[in-house]
Amino acid sequence: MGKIENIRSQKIIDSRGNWTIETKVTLDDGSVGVQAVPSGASVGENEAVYIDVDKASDFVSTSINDVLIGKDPSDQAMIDKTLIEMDGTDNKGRIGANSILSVSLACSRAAANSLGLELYQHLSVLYSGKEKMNGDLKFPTPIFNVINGGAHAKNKLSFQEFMVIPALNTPFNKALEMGVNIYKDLKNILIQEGFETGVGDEGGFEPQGLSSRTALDFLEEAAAVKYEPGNDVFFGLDIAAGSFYENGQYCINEENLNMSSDEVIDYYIDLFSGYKIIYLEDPLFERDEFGWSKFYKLNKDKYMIVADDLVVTNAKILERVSKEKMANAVIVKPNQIGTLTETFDFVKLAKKSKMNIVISHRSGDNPDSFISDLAIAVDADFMKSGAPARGERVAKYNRLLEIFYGF
Ligand code: 2PG
Ligand code: MG
Repeated sequence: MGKIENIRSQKIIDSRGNWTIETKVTLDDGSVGVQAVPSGASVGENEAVYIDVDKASDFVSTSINDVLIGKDPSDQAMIDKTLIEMDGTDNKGRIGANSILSVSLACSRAAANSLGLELYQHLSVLYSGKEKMNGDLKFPTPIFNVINGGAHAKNKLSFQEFMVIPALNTPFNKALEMGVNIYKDLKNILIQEGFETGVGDEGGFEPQGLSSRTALDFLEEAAAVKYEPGNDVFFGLDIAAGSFYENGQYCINEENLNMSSDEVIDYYIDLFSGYKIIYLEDPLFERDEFGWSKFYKLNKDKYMIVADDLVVTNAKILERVSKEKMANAVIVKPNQIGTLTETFDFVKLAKKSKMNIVISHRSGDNPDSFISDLAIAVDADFMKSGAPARGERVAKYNRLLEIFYGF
């Protein structure tokens, strides 16, 4: 195993045309690991904090480089502990979660290369603590976001993501084919009905003039062209309720509705009962924990109730959420917490709490596919990477396909 010889970072642009950082870790045996980091638009209040991109990239190339030179990049726990201690804050706001994450992940890539392993094999060893990855690979069920709203689109839809979910036993290549077919059939239907087919931040269509109900109707119609909703394929939403919560009210502007927590729960129960929906992410604002508990109690047997902004890949927060019974599934986004080790700790705790694991991209992303290897390494149940369109989205699905075919 080579030792760290040099760490360098530069600015690159992401899928929204915003600047982000990319970090290269070079080892003294010539192995390298390159890692760019994504960023969100609907950001949870307790997420680890990014700092200015210029400062972050400078920090990586100077202070972090100085501290990690000569260190073993395969000792992930030591690398991450060093980075956390260098920062010294609770939210990584001093040296930045962007600086820290890019180095943490780039080290794991460099180590995998030095060991001659696929990234997912190395990640699996780190995650499990076993000497070697063994057993069959488990592929996550892909979740395709085909209609964009909320903070990811310029239309008036309050809900952020309308998603298609292949049945759980679908082989990964068939599941991907399903996403592609439904995406194309949806496009045809929207055109026939006179709607625009421009796409939002995650590659899903962002037509003007839809309500959540009409969006769900179109989704179902598109899926029914080649498949049987409720049997081959199901639906899910990232409601991202924090983005339409104002002054104690849930404001569904496209229907002129301002609702209390109790009212919005009734509204959801009525709206969603007519569709083959199995997945609801962030149905309530993260500080409305009373609403979360109530919603969970009423719907836990019917839906996967998925916590994203509520838990932000943070094991400490998850402990409370799990104890108070608010969700039965969690989103995992390494950049919400900032290091690989803490991401693993979170996944372990979520599994111990019997929660489904959904590995996720961010709405501002890049053609990196780290999360695909991560999903394989931790045996994730699902992976969410937007539509089967746009380079930064398909890079992640295509990486899984590469692993699936042993390419
Ligand atoms: C989400 C994500 C990804 P963002 O809310 O789940 O889909 O969006 O990256 O904007 O937080
Ligand atoms: Mg979300």
